[in-house]
Amino acid sequence: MEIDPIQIDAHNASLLKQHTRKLQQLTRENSRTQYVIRKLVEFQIAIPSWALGTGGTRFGRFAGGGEPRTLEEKILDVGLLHQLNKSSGAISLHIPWDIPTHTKKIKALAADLGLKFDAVNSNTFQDQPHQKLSYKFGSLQHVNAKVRQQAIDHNLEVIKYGKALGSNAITVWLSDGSCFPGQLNFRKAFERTLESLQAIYAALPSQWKMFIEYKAFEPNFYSMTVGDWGQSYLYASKLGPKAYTLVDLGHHLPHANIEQIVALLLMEGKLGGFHFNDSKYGDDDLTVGSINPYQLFLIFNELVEGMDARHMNHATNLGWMIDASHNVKDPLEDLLQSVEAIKIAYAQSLLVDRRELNRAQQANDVARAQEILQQAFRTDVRPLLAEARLQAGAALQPLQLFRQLQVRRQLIAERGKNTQATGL
Ligand SMILES: [Mn+2]
Repeated sequence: MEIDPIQIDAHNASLLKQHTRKLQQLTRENSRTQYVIRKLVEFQIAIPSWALGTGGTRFGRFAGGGEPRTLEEKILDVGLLHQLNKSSGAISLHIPWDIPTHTKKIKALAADLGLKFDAVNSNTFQDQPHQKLSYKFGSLQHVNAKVRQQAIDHNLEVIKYGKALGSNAITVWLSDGSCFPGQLNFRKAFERTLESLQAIYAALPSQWKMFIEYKAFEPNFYSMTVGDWGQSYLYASKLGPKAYTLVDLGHHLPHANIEQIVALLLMEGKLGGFHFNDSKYGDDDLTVGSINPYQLFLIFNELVEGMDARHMNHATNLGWMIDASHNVKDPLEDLLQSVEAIKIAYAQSLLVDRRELNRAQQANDVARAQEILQQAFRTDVRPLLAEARLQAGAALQPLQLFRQLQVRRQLIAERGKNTQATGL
């Protein structure tokens, strides 16, 4: 289904007076609002193809109905989100969960909805039906060269699909590692993994990037072969200029200072992209900003500072992707909330008075520095997000309109109650 633009206009008209009042008040108090609105209009976040169905845990899965049954339906769902917020103009595909068999058709459908293809994701963390060799003891790190070659070939296939769709990056996340001391020779596992990554890197089309995603633990619980940003940075540095580190917010040990990691990777020109989510305990993959919005703001504060220092384009120089999926919310409502949270943190970080902050830092005025950051964090920037949406032709209140139009009910009517998205 698609939303009739007339319905968006009617929704906006009904809220316009209230919106204008809030926006005017914020604009009176802040001189930077026009700049922030312009930046917000440009800023797009990619939706992962695996987040459009209800996620599960290893204990169970509780589907909500009307879930997309095919890749086409997943793209249509991202199209719906993009109609509502004009901030979700990209999709990140996971292969083999979503194999774009008819690439031309898929590409045309996405283009019709104003969507691009962000990084494609390979999967060597589970065995697929009819797969010859098992990844039980790793993929790119495996002691058997034939298993490594199978995993390399899979990555080359993912690049081929990505190329056909107009993507320009591949994200490699490996579950490789060990569960018990003695199982693995760390150095040899690193060397084998690097060699395998080099074979994939050699096949990257020009202008492509390779994102090396790290994770501290799970599914391996003693060692992960790409376990932290240092290890990812090592691989990326040894591979070459097209290789970058990808930061997934949920892939750190508890209390890690992610904003500092981000600042240093940016300094080295090795930050490639982001997987947004939120967590309380581990890799919880909860809605972005639902648990710790201040941390998200602090991360964006470093991102904006670091990107500006390197004259980078906020919207296009890094890959911005959501990687979240869970059990209890409507996936589309959840994604609307995640995109909103990301843009709130981004807008707040654009409001930080950098000159004043620098002055406070130079003077060792710690209290003042904290005040400057928290002044921005405590600003309600939602009218700026709403205005950016209004200017882009989206809804002033996407979630409210999603519910008013009973989008989920329509999707259930179209697709049925007991559908299951591929890969879940
Ligand atoms: Mn991720």
